[in-house]
Amino acid sequence: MMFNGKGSFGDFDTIAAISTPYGTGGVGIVRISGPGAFGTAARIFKGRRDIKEIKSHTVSHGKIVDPADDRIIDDVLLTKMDGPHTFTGEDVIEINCHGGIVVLKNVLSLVLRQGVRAAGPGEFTRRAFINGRMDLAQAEAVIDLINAKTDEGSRAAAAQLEGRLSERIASARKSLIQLIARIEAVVEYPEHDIEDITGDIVYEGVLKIRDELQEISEGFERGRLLREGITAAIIGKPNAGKSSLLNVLAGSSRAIVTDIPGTTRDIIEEYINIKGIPVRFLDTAGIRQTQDPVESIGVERARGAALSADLVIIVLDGQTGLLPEDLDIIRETAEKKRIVLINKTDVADEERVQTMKKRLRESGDPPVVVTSMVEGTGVDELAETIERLFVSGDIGLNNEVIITNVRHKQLIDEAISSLEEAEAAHTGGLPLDFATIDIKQSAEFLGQITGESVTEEVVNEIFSQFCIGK
Ligand SMILES: Nc1nc2c(ncn2[C@@H]2O[C@H](COP(=O)(O)OP(=O)(O)OP(=O)(O)O)[C@@H](O)[C@H]2O)c(=O)[nH]1
Ligand SMILES: [Mg+2]
Repeated sequence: MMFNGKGSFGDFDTIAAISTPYGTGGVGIVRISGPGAFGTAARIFKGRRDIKEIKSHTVSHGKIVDPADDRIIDDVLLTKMDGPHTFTGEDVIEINCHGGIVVLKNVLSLVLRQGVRAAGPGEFTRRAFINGRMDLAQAEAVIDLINAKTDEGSRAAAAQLEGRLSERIASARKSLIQLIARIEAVVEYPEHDIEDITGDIVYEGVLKIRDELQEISEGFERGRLLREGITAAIIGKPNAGKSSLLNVLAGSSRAIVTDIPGTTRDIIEEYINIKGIPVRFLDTAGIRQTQDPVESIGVERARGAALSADLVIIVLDGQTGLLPEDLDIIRETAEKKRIVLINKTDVADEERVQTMKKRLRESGDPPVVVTSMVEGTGVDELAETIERLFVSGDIGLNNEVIITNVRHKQLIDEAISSLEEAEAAHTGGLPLDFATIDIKQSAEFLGQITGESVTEEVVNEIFSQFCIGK
C-alpha cells in the first residue's frame, strides 16, 4: 500500500508506553496517545478537576488510583494535550510519575488494563508522520537526534528535524513536477519550434536540479561521520608511546604506560571527540616477533585492528630512528588512510627526526606529525590532520543541509541518475516526452525521502529502528 496523504494507513487505537529511559530517575513519563487517551485518564486520575474540565496543554497535580481496589499507585503531574496540536497529532496524556521502574510499570500496566495497547517501537513518531505532524525525513531525524554521539551530530539532526532537508528536497521535487507539466503541455500542442525551446528550458532545469542534489549528496560523508564516527587504530613497535598517546587524547590514565616494551597486551578503546567527529581510538599491543603466547595474541589483534580501522595511526620512536620493523608496518598499511607520528621528539635528536621525515617521504609519503607525549606537543596537529583526511572541503554546519541517513543518500543518488538518463535521452536526440519517464522517476525517488510516495513496508522498517516509547 502506498502512503498518499493524511491517515491512509488506517484508524488508530489508543497506545501507551513508558517514554523515559529504563532505570531509576527523578521522574519518569508514561505517555498515552489516541482517541481513548482522555477516557483512560479519567478512570485512573484523581485530581482537583475532572479530566474533561482540564484545559489543553496544562499540567495538573493528582493521584493515580486503581479503580478496581482504590489503591493509590503514585502521586503525579498529568499533562493533557488535545489533538491535533500534539506530537502524534492525537489526544495525548502524559503522566509524570516518580521515576522508579516499579512505579512506572505499575502505572503503565494500570493504563493497559483500561483497554489501551502497549505501543511498539517508534509508534508515537510513526503516528506523528502519518497524521501529517512531520514528514518522514523529520521523523527519521528524531532517531538521529536520540542517537547523536556529538554536539555537531545532534545539530545536524536537529536541523533535519526542523525540516531543512525536507525543504530542499520538496523544492527540487516541485521543480521536477513543473518541468513535467511543461513537457506535457508541449506534447499536447506539438509545434516544432515550441518543442525546441521547451527542450532547452527543460534540460537547463534538469541539470540545475541535478547539481543541487549532487551537492546534498556530497554532504553525506560528513553527515555519516558526525553520526557514526570513525575507528582509529594506534599501532607501532613496542615502547613507541602508543598508550601514552591514548592517555593524552583521553586526558586521563586510561592505559598502562611503562618503559617495559610489550606493556599493552589487549586492545583498549576510548571514544574521543575530534573536531566534532566521534573517533573510537584503539590502543594496541606493540607489534614485534615474540615467544610470549599472550603477547603474540595481542600482536595478532593489533594487526586485525589496523586492517579493519578507518584510520591507522602509526607511532614511531624518534629516539631510535626508522627501524626495519617500522618499515614493515608502513608497508603493510600502504592501502589504509594513515598518519605517521614521530614521537618522543622532546628527547630525540633533531637530525635523526629530519632523516626519518625524509625516508618517510620516500616510503609512500604519508602525512607525518611530530609529537611528544611528555610535553603534549603535536596533538592539535594530529586532530587537524584527522579532520583533513576525513572531511573533504570545508562544509560549514550552520547553513548546510547535512544528510546523515543512508536511505536518504541512496534515494538522492537514484534521483540524480534518473536525471542523468533524462539528459542522455536529450543528447541522444530522442523526443522530449521520452524524458518525462525519467523525470517522473526522479521526482518519485525524492518523494520517498519526505514520505509523499513511500510504501507501508518502508515506513514500518524505518520506525522499527526506534526505541519503545518514542
Ligand atoms: N621522553 C618521552 N617519553 C615518552 C614519550 N611517549 C612515551 N614515552 C615513554 O615511553 C615509554 C613507553 O610508552 P608507552 O606509551 O607505554 O608505549 P607503547 O607504545 O604503548 O608500548 P607497548 O604497550 O609496550 O607497545 C614510557 O616510559 C613512556 O613514558 C615522549 O613523547 N617522550
Ligand atoms: Mg602500550
